Amino acid sequence: MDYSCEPVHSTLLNIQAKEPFNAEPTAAALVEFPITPEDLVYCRNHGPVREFDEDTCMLSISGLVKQEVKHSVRELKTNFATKEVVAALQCAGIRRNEMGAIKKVNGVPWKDGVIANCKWGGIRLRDLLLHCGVQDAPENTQLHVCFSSYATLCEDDTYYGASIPLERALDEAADVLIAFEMNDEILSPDHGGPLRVVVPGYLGARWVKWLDTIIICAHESPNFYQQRDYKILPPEIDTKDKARDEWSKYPSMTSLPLNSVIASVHHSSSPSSSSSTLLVKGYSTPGSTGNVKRVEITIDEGKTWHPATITYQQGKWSWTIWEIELVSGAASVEIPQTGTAYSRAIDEQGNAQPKESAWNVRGVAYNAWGIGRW
Ligand SMILES: Nc1nc2c(c(=O)[nH]1)N[C@H]1C(S)=C(S)[C@@H](COP(=O)(O)O)O[C@H]1N2
Ligand SMILES: [Mo]
Repeated sequence: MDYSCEPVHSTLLNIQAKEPFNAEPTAAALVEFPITPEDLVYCRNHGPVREFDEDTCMLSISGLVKQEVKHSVRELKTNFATKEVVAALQCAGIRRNEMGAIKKVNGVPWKDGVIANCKWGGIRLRDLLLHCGVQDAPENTQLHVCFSSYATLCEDDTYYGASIPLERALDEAADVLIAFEMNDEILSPDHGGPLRVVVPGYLGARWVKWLDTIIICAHESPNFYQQRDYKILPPEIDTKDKARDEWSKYPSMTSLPLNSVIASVHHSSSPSSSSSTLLVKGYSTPGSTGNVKRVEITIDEGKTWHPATITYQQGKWSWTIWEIELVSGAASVEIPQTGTAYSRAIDEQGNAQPKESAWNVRGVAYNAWGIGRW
């Protein structure tokens, strides 16, 4: 594959691989900003990053539509109403290094930095589909919106593809966008410009970058990344070889689970008094059952939970930033010189993030209690 045309990438990211370019910031840097600045937005690629001229890029819509259409980016911008949504983009492999510590997993050993809470601007996919008209589905058939980028090459297939159920695409409340802006700027090549899909609440793999083709189908995208990756296989399938004939038996992932991560822990004790303080900061993301309602911290292995203060949350699709300051002596907290803090998130329906997360060979959807040491 040709990596000679890569744009200049952010220098604030820790590089996991140069070709394809895969890099993430630290969680400690991320939680300092409610809206993630572009320089801190992780990059996840399955092939070369390419820069495209907006004036020559086209988006085609075909398949089970009443009218096949092809639009230039400019036409999309002028013919449809624009919409903005704040939503967290997150890779399914977030915290894979922690799952890999349980037992070997396949994939980029991402830490907890593959998340970006950005303001996305574009047009609603719903408007585009209503404009083309979607054909009636054959009885008992669920239709899917398949997204492809033929414009770039990738490692495991001849194009990058993903799909979402048509129902999700047409749901006005789901805010699915064809985006051309990120944080009020033109979407950069690194993040899929000129056009990328934004599916709030779904894993990043479905947010197809450099989007050029939409096909309405009676089946999911046949692409490798929809069919043979981004699935939670049961733990007994523990090698690539064993997985080979199993993929089709398991559903493609849609949302990611309720999660929280400890991004930083600062312990300070003053020599003059016996008191010490612990400042813990982190972020949290919802699962599919409502946004994060509470985040709690324990420094005694789960015997006592202390409520953290939520300092940022915006709408249905954002991440949550939280912090807590524990002071020894107050509220009978004892803070040892060294220790371990854990975080857990609780959502609007009262579901709590689990203490442990089940292992799977691709190391996706890890959501055990967040952990931080001092
Ligand atoms: N065309 C294309 N789209 C893609 C990918 C890719 O490799 N190629 N990677 C996907 C994955 S797995 C993730 S997590 C997000 C990452 O988006 P980002 O690089 O803007 O952070 O893009 C998704 N869209
Ligand atoms: Mo991803």
